[in-house]
Amino acid sequence: MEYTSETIEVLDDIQAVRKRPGMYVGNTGLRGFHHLLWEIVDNSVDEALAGFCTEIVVRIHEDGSASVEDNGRGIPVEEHPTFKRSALEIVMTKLHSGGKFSKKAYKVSGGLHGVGLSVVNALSEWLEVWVKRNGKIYHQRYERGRAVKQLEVVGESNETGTKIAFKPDPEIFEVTEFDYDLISERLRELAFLNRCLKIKLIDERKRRSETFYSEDGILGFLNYLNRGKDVISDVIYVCGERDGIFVEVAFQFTNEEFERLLAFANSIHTVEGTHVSGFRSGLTRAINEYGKRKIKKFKPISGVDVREGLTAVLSVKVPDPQFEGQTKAKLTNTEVRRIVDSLTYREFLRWLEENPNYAQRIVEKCILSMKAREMARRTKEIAKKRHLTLPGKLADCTVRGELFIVEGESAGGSAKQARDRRFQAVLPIRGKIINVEKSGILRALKNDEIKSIASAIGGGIGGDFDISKVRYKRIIIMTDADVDGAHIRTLLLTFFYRYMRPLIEHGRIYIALPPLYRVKKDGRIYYVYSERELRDLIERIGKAEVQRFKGLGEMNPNQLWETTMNPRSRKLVRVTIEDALMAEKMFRILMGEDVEARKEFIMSHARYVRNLDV
Ligand code: 0RA
Repeated sequence: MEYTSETIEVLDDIQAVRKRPGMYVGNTGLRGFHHLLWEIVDNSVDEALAGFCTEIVVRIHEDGSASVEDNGRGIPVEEHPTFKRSALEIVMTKLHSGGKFSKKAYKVSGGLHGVGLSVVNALSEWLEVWVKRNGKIYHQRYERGRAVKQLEVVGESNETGTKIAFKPDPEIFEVTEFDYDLISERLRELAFLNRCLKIKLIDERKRRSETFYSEDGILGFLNYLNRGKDVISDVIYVCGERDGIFVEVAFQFTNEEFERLLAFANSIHTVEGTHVSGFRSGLTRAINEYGKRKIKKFKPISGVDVREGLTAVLSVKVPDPQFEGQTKAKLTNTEVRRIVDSLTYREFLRWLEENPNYAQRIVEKCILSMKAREMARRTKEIAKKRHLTLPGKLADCTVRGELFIVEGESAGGSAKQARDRRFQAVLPIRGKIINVEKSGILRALKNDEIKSIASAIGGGIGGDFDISKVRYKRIIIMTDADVDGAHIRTLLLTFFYRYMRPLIEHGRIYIALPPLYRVKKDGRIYYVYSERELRDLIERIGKAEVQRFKGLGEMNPNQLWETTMNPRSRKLVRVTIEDALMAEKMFRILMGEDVEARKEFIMSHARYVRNLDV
């Protein structure tokens, strides 16, 4: 090979990239490794955005390489007038050369990954490219960024397109394998964001494949995200263009606790930015304007309350996107905020006027969110002043020990008598603390109960939760072994999971297991904790007198102490994060289903918890 000044410059580019890969692809782990693939896919998506490509096929090969094939125009192979080499080779070897070709050709293009194919090439052990163009098939191979062969014609074709195969260099990356799920998720996203673009994923390692295609675009995306959710409105879809900025947003209100907003700028996932703040402010303004017009004595609703339970997919296409932040996940173009805001405001307000029934439900939801938040705030305040306001029902202990949260006043009374008051505290809660009409844990658990639980535990709740301030080593949930008991346990676990999660993560929440049966035989008493244990016992000792405990309240303080509270003889289950997650899932189901399905679920959960230890 002849070394001209250009060749040397190219080598410098390649060396620069290989020396500091992190600067170009973020890191040399999983993220950077997949970044190479995103870069190539983005190029094909840009070609689709420009209107020349309808299909992309991504393959993961058995040898650790991947390939991306599209049916676009094909990367130009004509000789570049100043560099005296093919445009393809320049794109593949010169830093930032891609932009020179693509800026004019595309109206919008991804600005995040846009580091160029030369970076992928420099960080690949090898890269091969096939271009179908001008009736021919061209091919070239590179190794660690350098062409090892001239561009040559290897066949004929009347189609057009580009195929790039590459193997990330194991000298550079700590990771050597492509992650199917990661790729599948991103390609699904891209297919939703670019309607009518067909994207196929083929994993030759596992003989697995998926095709992503959506005619509905982000509307399909939204329906996909909200599948199985309890929605309270139709999907609202808004789109428009101003000053070359294209805005598309689909959203829907649900009974969920949280906001789920997915925002994209030029198909790049962004967590925040001017498009997000524009959408949020347009949304809030529209609701408040509607409320002011239609509702007597309407009090303004804040943004967070509007957004509780909101699912939204927002996509903007900006000609010259500016990104900021460590992972470049924030869009900063200022003009975008105004455009998204006014479009959202105008169209959503119109939609509310045209759909008064949905509008009513949405506004009601917002007001409920506001009340629940207000209540949580008050609870937090009370929890802060905990030393002054320990709940009246709490029978506290003298050293930092255990808190029993007991279902029902009568069992609470027994537990108070039975406990070792030096290290065991008892907090009775009402058996019927549930309000199933209202969704959301804060609304389901009655105000007073949350307040007393939070103030007894003492670490605050939610984001401010501070485990070092918790007043007990163990918190033990003690409920009856029946449907109501299981229901209450589910609610409590959901509450802890959402508002005091560190307690679960540190293994400080437990479930007490009261016995199910009392068995009497020849003057001896056995406590039995499960059906199987009962069978085994009867087999061993023969016919006996069996008494079933219906509730904790049936036990006298001595029995309660011996069977359920005494650390030497009781059974406890430590709640894991998985248990709590399961309870939380259960809780979501409980809030939506009919009564029979509800009971069914609770009972299976009750069995689940018991199976852990018994
Ligand atoms: C620059 C100009 C033209 C096409 C492309 C780039 C192009 C790049 C990639 C990368 C992957 N697939 C691609 N497909 C096309 C168009 C030149 C012309 O025909 O006028």
